[in-house]
Amino acid sequence: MSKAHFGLVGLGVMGENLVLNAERNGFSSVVYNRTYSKTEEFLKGRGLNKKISGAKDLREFVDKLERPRRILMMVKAGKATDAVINQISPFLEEGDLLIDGGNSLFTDTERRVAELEKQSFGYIGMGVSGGSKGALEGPSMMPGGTKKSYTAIESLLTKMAAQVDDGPCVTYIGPGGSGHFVKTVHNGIEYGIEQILSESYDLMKRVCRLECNQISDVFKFWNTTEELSSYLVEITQACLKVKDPLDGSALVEKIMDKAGQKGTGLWTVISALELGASVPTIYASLNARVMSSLKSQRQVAEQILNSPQIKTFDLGNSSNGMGPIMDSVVLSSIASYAQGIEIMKIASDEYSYDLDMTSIAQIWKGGCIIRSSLLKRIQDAYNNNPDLQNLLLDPWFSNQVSKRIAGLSTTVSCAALAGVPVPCFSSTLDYINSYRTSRLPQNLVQAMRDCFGSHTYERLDKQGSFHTNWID
Ligand code: NBP
Repeated sequence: MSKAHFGLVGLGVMGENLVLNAERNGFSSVVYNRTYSKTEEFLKGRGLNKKISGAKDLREFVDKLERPRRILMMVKAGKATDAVINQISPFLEEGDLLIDGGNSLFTDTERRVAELEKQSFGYIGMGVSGGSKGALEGPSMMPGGTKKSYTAIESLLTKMAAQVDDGPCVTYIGPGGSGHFVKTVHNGIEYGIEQILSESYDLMKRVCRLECNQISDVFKFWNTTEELSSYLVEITQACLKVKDPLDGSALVEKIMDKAGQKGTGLWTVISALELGASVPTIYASLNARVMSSLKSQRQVAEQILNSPQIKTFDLGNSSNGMGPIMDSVVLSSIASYAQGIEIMKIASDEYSYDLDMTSIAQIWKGGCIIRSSLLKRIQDAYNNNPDLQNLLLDPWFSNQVSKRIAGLSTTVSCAALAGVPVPCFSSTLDYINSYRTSRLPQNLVQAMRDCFGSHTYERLDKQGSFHTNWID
């Protein structure tokens, strides 16, 4: 019997769909799962009549694969990934390649690449985005590791990936854990945009008094514009229309308002803090999830802490796309991308990843959760100027800021007067206002620090380090 081209470990929703994707693209496959009954179920169900066979144990699994073996692991990040590596390593031979497609912490991937390459195996840490549908139809993939290992799976990945006008949504990201680092930042941007869209929904509902189906129509309109056309706007529009079969009312209104934040979003913010990258919009989205988890406290606080009386403000109307709210969504989405790029640029220097922003924007244009038409503009911006310091300085994006900053300011002011939290909108406004201010008040911070701690300060008009006795 001829050996299979490709092996998959872990038949969760992502693994199942990725192996069906590989098989559809001409790669015969063998699958292994810890619980064998799941493998049997898959082979009798979605895997039936396909060039996919199963293995009961890892010895049988590796024996069924052609050499050098190409094995994709789709298991939970952390201990499960280490467990699979430890269990399978004794059966691998020189040149075999393990690919971790889970959401691993990039520092874990750094360690695994070093350990596995030392044993003459290849190891790729690969971010995969697109959810279960993307995994089946074509995800965006962010592989990192040695160039040699990437070359060994390039033909497989380029066929499996989503395809856009200028090529497949996969590229060699860089060495070590760079693929998982970029996927982490992708998810941080995703956190930001999800919160931004949720803030716009909250304002339309509580300040503008629109019903879910009317808000859905606004999202539908936004999705026709160049600035907001995106997968997340498209699915938000659809979610807001779904009715609860129990009573025919909007289903989203029945969902508990709590969201988790333990994985990649948290890692993005930790990395940003460690690297000294300014990411207030992304951080605000993470903090919004933390606050959301305090449901019972919020219920008590609502009875104790007075809010301003909610009034109706002019935030546009549904026929003009809710002008100021749209301005806020556009600028906050741009800020999320700009801040994500900022983290990647600093990490690229700090960890010698040599990341290429143009290629990253290109592979995010299709398949992934944050795909949007803005990514074409981002790609153009870094094509035109690879040394661009901040996305906001590109002419197209700076023009967006000029056109929309008044709308964002109006939205944030109205939200404040109405007592409605808009953490991403307000953080974005402060981010842009800080970034465009050449003289910030940190001169006074420096004076205080020198006053109480003799930390010294620099002057604008003279070179050197100065200390003053501020208080006699
Ligand atoms: P799950 O994480 O839900 O399932 C993992 C599978 O791994 C199970 O079938 C499990 O087998 C198997 N497994 C094996 Br083999 N060895 C294991 C071990 N030692 N410990 C635990 N499980 C083991 O799958 P998923 O949702 O497809 O996610 C897979 C990875 O992809 C995760 O890292 C996830 O973060 C990432 N990811 C998910 C998405 C998404 O949209 N869901 C998107 C992008 C990336 P069992 O049957 O015995 O439990």
